[in-house]
Formats: sequence, C-alpha cells, structure tokens
Amino acid sequence: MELKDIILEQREDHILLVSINRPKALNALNRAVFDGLEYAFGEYRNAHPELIGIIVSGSGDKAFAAGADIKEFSSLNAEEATALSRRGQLIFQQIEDTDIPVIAAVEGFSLGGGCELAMACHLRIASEKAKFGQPEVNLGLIPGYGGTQRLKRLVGHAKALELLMTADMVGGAEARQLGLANHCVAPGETMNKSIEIIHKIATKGPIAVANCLKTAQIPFGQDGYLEEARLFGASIVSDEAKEGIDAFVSKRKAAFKRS
Ligand code: DAK
Repeated sequence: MELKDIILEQREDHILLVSINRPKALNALNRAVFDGLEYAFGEYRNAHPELIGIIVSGSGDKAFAAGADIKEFSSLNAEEATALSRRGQLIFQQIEDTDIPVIAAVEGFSLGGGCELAMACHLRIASEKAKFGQPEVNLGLIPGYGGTQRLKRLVGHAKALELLMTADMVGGAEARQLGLANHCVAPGETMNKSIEIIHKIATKGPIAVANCLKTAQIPFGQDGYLEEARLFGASIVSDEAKEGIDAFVSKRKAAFKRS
C-alpha cells in the first residue's frame, strides 16, 4: 500500500516504528494519517507475526501530533463528522487491541486527537518538553476519538473533567505524576526509552503478555475478573507456562518461543 503522511519502518530487532510525517502541520491527524494507522495496525501487523512491539511517534521534535486536522473539519456536516469520529474511534480501538506492546514516544505537543492517539497506545513515554492536553473546547468541540473515556481511565474522573473543561496543557513531568505518562525523560530520549521497554517485555512469555493486554483493557464495570480467570486457566496448561515454570524450578533463564 502506498502511504502518505506516515512512515513505517521495521527495525532489525522487529520493532515497528510508525511515524506521523507532517512536521509542518505539527503532525495533525488528517485522513491520510488515519489510513496509514489503519494499515499499520491491521494489514501490516497481521502480515508480520515477528514484530515484538510498535512505537508511534511524530516527525521532528516539535510535536507528537497537535490534534485532528482542524482545517479538514471546516467542510464537514454533522453526518460526516459523526462518521469521521466513529472511524477514528475504531482505528484507535484497533491500536489498543494490539497483542504486542504499543508505545507512544511523545516529543512536543500531544493535543486533542494527538493526546487521544497517545492514550490509545498501551504506554506513553513523555519528553520533559512534551505538552499534553484536550483543547477541543477552545474550538467549541468535544474530543471525538475516545478522549473523554481514556483520559478518565488514566488520570481519574475529577482531573479528567478539569483538563477537558479548562483545555489546560500539562508538561511531561506533570503527565508522569498524573499517570498520563509512564515515564518522563530528557528531550530526544523518548525513542530509546520506548525501545528499552519493548526489549524487556520481549523476554517475557508472549502469550502471557498478550493476555495481560487483553484483560487489562476491559473497562471497569464489565466482567474483567471472569476473563482473567478464563485466561489464567488456559495459561496454566500452556507450553509457555510449562517452559516458564520449568525454567524457574531448574534455575535457568526461560526461553519462550515467539511465532
Ligand atoms: N490542525 C491543522 N493544522 C495545525 C494544527 C491542527 N490541529 N495544529 C497546528 N497546525 C498547523 C498550524 O496551522 C500551522 O500551519 P501554517 O499556518 O504554518 O500553515 C503549523 O501547524 C504550525 O503551527 P503554529 O504556527 O500554530 O505553531 P505554534 O508553535 O505557534 O503553536 C500550537 C503550536 C500547538 C499551540 C498551535 O498550533 C495550536 O494551538 N494548534 C491547535 C491545537 C489544537 O487545538 N488541537 C486540537 C485540535 S481539535 C471529532 C473528531 C476528533 C476531534 C473532535 C471531534 N469528531 C469527528 C466529532 C478532535 C479534535 C481535535 O483534535
């Protein structure tokens, strides 16, 4: 597939780098970027079982993504906007449902749809110069790509409401304190930290990791406990657990198989 405004690169260690490539527009999310994300997390991922993790970033050091492309909005009617919002939600859900770790390496602005994209990733590594926020109310809009739900899950109800209603931005260190970012690192270091975390996760049982991702994403109020028990039951008799438990008992390092 020919991609526009997004670059995919598979590294030798089988980490896929997904880079939004519109630095002049602060990597704002236009249709071409959504097409690229849909392809990366769908067709490309399915065709590459060797992948151990995916890192999403923005080109340049100024922005991860400064939001949905506001200039594309002006021509939309209500029906088209609803369809656009639904498509974005589904693509972000596809990112969240990925069975290997997906990390957002956030340098610079991560605003509106850009913050929603970062929140759809499993982990977020923020630069000290990162700026997170949901400024949609400045435009008379609300977040349309799952932001009202995921922000609440990460920072709690009261802080999420404050950020949504005031449009305040928070820096990397505060995002880390709030639980919005997992780590806050020096500018330019988000990619290295993301790679380090993926390498660490790649030494663990891949099915167990996939099952952690699956159960932990089940929203509160749905039966995550039931699914956890079901997957725990399935894992205890798996070859992967046999290897992990045998390695522990034999005092050796586990050698998990990857597909
Ligand atoms: N969209 C399009 N272009 C953008 C952009 C964006 N979100 N953000 C920045 N740009 C463009 C600027 O227009 C400018 O382009 P030129 O004028 O050079 O052609 C270029 O990027 C550089 O931006 P600035 O000159 O403004 O750079 P500064 O450093 O001065 O300011 C800034 C950086 C991030 C503070 C500023 O650019 C800014 O405030 N940007 C807008 C941030 C924002 O409001 N983001 C939220 C967008 S709304 C929905 C679906 C989704 C959503 C809602 C509903 N439905 C379908 C219902 C989500 C909405 C959003 O994400």
